Amino acid sequence: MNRTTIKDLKAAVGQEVSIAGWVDVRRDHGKLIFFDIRDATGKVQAVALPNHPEAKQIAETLRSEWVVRMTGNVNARPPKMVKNEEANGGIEFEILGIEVLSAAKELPFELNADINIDTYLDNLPLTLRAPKHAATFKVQAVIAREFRAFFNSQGFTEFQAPKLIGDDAEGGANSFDVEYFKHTAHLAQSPQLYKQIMVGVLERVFALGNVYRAEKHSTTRHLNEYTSMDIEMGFIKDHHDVMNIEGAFMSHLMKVLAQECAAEFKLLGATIPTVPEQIPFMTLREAQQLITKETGKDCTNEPDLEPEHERWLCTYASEKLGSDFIFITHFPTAKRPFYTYRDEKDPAYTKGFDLLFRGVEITTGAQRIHNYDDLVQSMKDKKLDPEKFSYYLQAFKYGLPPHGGFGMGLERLTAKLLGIDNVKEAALFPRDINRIDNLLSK
Ligand code: AMO
Repeated sequence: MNRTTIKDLKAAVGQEVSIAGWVDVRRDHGKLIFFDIRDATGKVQAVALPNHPEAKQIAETLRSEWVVRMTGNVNARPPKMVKNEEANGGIEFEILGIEVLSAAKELPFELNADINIDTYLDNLPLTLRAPKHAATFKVQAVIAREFRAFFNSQGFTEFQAPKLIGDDAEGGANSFDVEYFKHTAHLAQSPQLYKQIMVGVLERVFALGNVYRAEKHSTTRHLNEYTSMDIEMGFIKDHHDVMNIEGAFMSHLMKVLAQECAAEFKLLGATIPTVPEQIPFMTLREAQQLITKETGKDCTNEPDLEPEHERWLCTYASEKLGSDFIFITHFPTAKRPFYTYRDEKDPAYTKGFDLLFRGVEITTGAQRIHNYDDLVQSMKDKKLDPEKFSYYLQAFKYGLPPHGGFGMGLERLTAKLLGIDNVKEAALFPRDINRIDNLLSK
């Protein structure tokens, strides 16, 4: 008999079918044994009855996480027993036969138990199976798929950015060294320089891949390996072209999530944000003046936003501007990377932006310097050696159009969308300063 997936059982009432999956929970009630059987598509209640003694005997041996194939009748539940809040609350699976495909050892804790983050991380091969975690990564897969779908539909071409980098490209302190034959190479912190080079080749490009940051601190928003969704586009007027396409992507994404992932959002108690036609934007200085005026705490001389300011601005945007998203533009040139375009009207500030969402920065983007001489000068201003970047600089030497792009952390976006407090729970196998799967030291 062919396998029927659990989500399709509702359509099979009155039929004998075969299902396969895991024992989620077992409940013994006198002569009856009830199970919740789980597969990737959902759960169903199954019951072993004394009038099928062979199946009942095997049922008595089953425990959580045993993998089974079961044949049985799909019965409608009597009206009194219907559980409307469950997808399969109107049916019950009457077990006729059981085949054990894999026995499981006793679990260290119940799959749906409330556990602390360390226990969660120590046991990921098991804890990821809990429906709320599985749901998180289903939503994450849809985000990644729609990032590709949207930018493909806008004439962008996907490329694979290298992860091994010869010179510490962005000049930051956060780079991991790796032994590379007789040399020291680095793990890529972002595909930044390659996506700019690729504008010279394909005009509009995107990349989705892992990047590495040697952040030495452990916070709820930092990972040492994360997934960066990057775009870069040529022939822009200014950074607003980049912000506009990011806004259009967000609208598209929320529509698809509403259509496809409503059940996952419900399970996680999360709401899908609305994206206004035009995401509001303000300059850093405007934002700081606003914060200072409204909170009485002067932050107008600070070069960047503190986490508390990001949270304040998001609350403000949501309550006063009707948007869960807000762009902050014009960060100081001194605080932005060398490739960021300076505003002609005020070169101390850049045509760069951050996108804030539900209290956290999820994106950095900008127009870039495209003129070779300006770029070399900008490197020198930042005490970087242009010689080290001669490879990348070829793209500019031989003609690159005005361009810009952004980078967005997939895990941060997932966490904020789903109301997950710690970004480590929005990364499948998070690496942090203390852990690569196992704790690095006890
Ligand atoms: P930036 O360094 O701001 O910009 O990173 C862009 C986005 O990546 C995410 N992110 C992180 N997520 C988890 N853990 C981390 N340690 C971490 N660091 C960054 C955030 C952030 O907004 N080259 C530029 C992008 C560009 O200008 O196109 C860059 O990498 O969501």
